[in-house]
Amino acid sequence: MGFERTFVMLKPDAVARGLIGEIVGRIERKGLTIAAMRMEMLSRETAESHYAEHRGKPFFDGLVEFVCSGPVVLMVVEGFSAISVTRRLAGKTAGAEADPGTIRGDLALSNRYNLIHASDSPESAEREIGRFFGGAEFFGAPRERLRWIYDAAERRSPGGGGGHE
Ligand code: 3AN
Repeated sequence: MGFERTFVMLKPDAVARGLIGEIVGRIERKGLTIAAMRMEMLSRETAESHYAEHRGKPFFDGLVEFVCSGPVVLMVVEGFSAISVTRRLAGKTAGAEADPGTIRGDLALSNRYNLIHASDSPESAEREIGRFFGGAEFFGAPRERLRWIYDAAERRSPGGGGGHE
């Protein structure tokens, strides 16, 4: 909780379906900030290390092939409780079971083609940001915008929207 950074990847299905703006828009409208962003093709090696925890599962090879099949959008997203808030915005893994109102619930039906990856814990966020954005510059939201997203007391509290005062 408190001010956090999380790693988000829009997968090749999101890019191919023209949903980059829709998904980034949802993250921004919530009040979170895109602190860094770029587009690239993942190498097989990078995809395998990103999904290492799933190695050996029946869907692993197909998953790696899928995320390497087209360009992805890589982002660092920041703000209050950014890790859990972004996970909730994304919704459950299986698109068909994800709640309406979530990115997957509104826009996906598949287990595999589920549009977005978002770090699932502070440890994953740190590791994944390091993997994809090690040494990169992050751009925080202008203070004037945060004024309408966080109450002054929240902005003063330890970590609450911090880093912008
Ligand atoms: P999440 O992205 O919701 O954290 P994980 O970490 O369980 O989900 O799974 C990572 C990725 O693996 C998913 N985003 C999805 O693309 C793929 N995946 C997960 N479960 C399946 C499955 N049963 N069949 C095919 N692909 C799957």
